[in-house]
Amino acid sequence: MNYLDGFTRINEGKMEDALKGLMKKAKSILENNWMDGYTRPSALLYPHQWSWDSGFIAIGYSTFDQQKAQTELRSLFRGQWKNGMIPHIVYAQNPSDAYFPDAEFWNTTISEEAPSGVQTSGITQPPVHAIAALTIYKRAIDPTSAFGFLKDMYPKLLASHKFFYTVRDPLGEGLAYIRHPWASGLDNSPTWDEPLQRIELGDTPQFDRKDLKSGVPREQRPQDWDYNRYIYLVELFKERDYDEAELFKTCPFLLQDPLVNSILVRANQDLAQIAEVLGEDQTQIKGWEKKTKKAINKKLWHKGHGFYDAYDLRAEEMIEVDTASGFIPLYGGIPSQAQARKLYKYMDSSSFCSMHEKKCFSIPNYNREGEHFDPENYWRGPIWINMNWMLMQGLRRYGYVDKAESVKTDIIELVRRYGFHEYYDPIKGRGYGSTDFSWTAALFLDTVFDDEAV
Ligand code: 9WN
Repeated sequence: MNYLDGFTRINEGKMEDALKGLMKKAKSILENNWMDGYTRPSALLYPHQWSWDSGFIAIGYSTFDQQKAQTELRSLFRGQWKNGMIPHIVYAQNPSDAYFPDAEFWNTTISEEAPSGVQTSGITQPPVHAIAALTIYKRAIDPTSAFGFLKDMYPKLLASHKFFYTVRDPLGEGLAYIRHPWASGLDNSPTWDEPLQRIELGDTPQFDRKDLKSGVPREQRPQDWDYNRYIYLVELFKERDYDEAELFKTCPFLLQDPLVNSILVRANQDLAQIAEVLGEDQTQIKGWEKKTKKAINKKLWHKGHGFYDAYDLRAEEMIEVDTASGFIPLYGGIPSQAQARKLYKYMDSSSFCSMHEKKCFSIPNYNREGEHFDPENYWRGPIWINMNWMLMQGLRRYGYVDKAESVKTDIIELVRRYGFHEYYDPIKGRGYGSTDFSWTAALFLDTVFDDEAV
């Protein structure tokens, strides 16, 4: 347990009061970010609906407001593309100019696959939605409404998984690719440095970094170097009319990532359970789950290194950069016990902050001894609550209960000490990025709710 001193100084009664207060605050953050049908990730920085945020947020609502949880997901799926893709952003109906890139910039209407009447981006994000839908169903206080919700969502969820197995896996390997760092959810992770370096920029359009006007310091956000490449890729997508076959051939950034694919495995497990509830055939979903598990262990497990890495389809090699994504296969039940032991040892070492270290919170998103480690900068070092939340469950799944408890303690302690931030400094423990961040509030509620249920 980290920061043991500070934590035990609070006696049990006081801790209970503190938790009650924090739960109230977490709910009020979600209420405040509720935009009459969907929840914005944060008030200043992110005014629209984001895909994986929405899944985490729905899980938070499922602890106290079933209807909102259901509405959150239903509303995200309005943006589903004809080919099944859930876009990473569904834009608000009343356009706000507070975020760049806006819907006009993506111009996804040039694609035949884009939905009509809803403005979206043209890339994906990790598919957490079946996980959220099953959680909502399991916690429902109105089972009839929850059953109807599952019934409506099932074909859409199925189509969203099929998208990964067809459109995003043209070679039938069982591994879906992403073609933009934003699609990973871990935008400026050091894993993307090398593939992004290969991009030859040429003429990039002028754009306005609106994220830097939200009050978040520049050093906590991706750099212009990253944004130039993010925008280069969007320009390329538009030039190719979002034609996936074309992009598979020509996009310089094309990767199979352990985070996206492990979440897909876990989501298949939950989708199979949904199919069971509805009396639907689970064969295809179980087949997908098995295939991806096998493929992750075959292609993304680096034997020498004892870790899961992303595979760069353009360079045809693994990217040996150690981020918390390499531990996420635990969440999907993917590693063998022997592999899990290796992951656990590494996770509980000083690289990612061990349980008994006093001056460090877990789990930094990037190896603390890594060349590019920066405890303040976005996905290049800080702790993110969604990653901790998945890792806590992965550790439990493999019986590493003490470490799981320690990660859980840090989720609660970071929030209790520093507030509901977007990310946190693993060494200093400060909160960074936006304040009152929705998924931090939502997953805090889920973490504490589980506790109550035990
Ligand atoms: C780009 C909304 C999103 C998260 C991502 C996070 C950040 C966007 C940005 O915010 O990305 O999609 O503008 O930086 O990296 O994981 O979904 O919270």
